[in-house]
Amino acid sequence: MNPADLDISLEVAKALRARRAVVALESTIISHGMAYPANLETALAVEQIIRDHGAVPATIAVLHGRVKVGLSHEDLLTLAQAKDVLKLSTHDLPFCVSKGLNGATTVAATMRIAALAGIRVFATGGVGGVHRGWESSLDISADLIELGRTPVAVVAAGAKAILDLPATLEVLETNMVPVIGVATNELPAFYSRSSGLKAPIRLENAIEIAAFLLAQTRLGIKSGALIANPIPASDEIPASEIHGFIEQALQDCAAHKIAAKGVTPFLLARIAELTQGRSLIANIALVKNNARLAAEIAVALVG
Ligand code: PSU
Ligand code: MN
Repeated sequence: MNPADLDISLEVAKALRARRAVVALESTIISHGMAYPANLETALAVEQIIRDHGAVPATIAVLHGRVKVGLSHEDLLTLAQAKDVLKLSTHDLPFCVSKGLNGATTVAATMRIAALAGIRVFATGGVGGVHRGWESSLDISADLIELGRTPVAVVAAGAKAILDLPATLEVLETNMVPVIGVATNELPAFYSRSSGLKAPIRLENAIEIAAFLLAQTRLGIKSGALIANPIPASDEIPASEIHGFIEQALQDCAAHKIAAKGVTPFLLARIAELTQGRSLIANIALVKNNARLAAEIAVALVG
C-alpha cells in the first residue's frame, strides 16, 4: 500500500514522532462484532483505558477509501451505526481503498496497517482461527497468516471459543507465531479462562512481554506474536456453561448456510442472544482487560 493512502491522526502522529506508547485497535469488532450502542460504548471505553494507562489509542478503519489511523468520535459513530461497512481482511483493503468505500479492519488488516504506521502493539478481543469443520469448509482465518508475516504483537483473550482451538494452535505454529500465555500455562478460550490446551510459552507480565518483543526485533524475526491474556475470573463464562450455547449457534449457522466472512459475526451475535447478553458482557470485559495489558506493554517498550 502506498503510505499516501494513510491518514494518521494528529494525536497519533505526534505520539509516534515523540516515540511515545501507541496501541492500535481494530474496527471489525465495532461494525460486525457487537451491536449498537454497546459497540460504540466499548470502543470509547477501550480508548479511555489505553489513555489512562499512559498510551495513545489508534483505532484503524477505512473511511471513504482513506486508511485512517486514529479515529474521531464521529468516525467511531459511523462504524458503529452504518450498515454498509465492509469487513476487511488484508487482501480486501485495495478494493475498499480504490472504490472509496467504508470498511472495518479485522485483526489481519489492522496488523498490516499498524505495521505501516510504525505501531508495535495492538489490542482486540480474540483472533480469528481455524473454524470447526475445517476438514470440509477449509475456513481458516487470514488472521493466522498475517500473524506469521507482520511484526505486531496482538493482545487477545486467546482465539474465540467458537473455533477448533487445537487446530488453531497448530496453524499458528506452522506460521511461526509465538503464542504467549499471560500468567497462565493454558491457552485462554475467549469467554473462558481455560481451554485444556497448553500455551506454548508463559510470561508473567508486561515487562517480560516487552523484553520478549524487543528480543524478537533484535533477532530480525518478522512474525507477530499472540499475547493470550485470559478474561478476568469475575467475568468469565466457564467452558462447561458456554459449550452448549456454542453448539447451538454452530447448528444455527449451518442451518442458515452462513459461510466465509459471515460466520464469525453470526456466531458472536447468536451466542449473545442465546446467553441473553451474558456473552456480550464477557466480550466487553475481556477487550477492556486486553486494552489495559496492551497499553502496559506499549509503555514498557518505550520506557
Ligand atoms: N474480537 C472480538 N470480536 C470480533 C473480532 C475479534 O471480540 O468481532 C473480529 C476480529 O476483527 C477478527 C475477526 O479478525 O473477528 C475474525 O473474523 P474471521 O473469523 O472471519 O477471520
Ligand atoms: Mn473465515
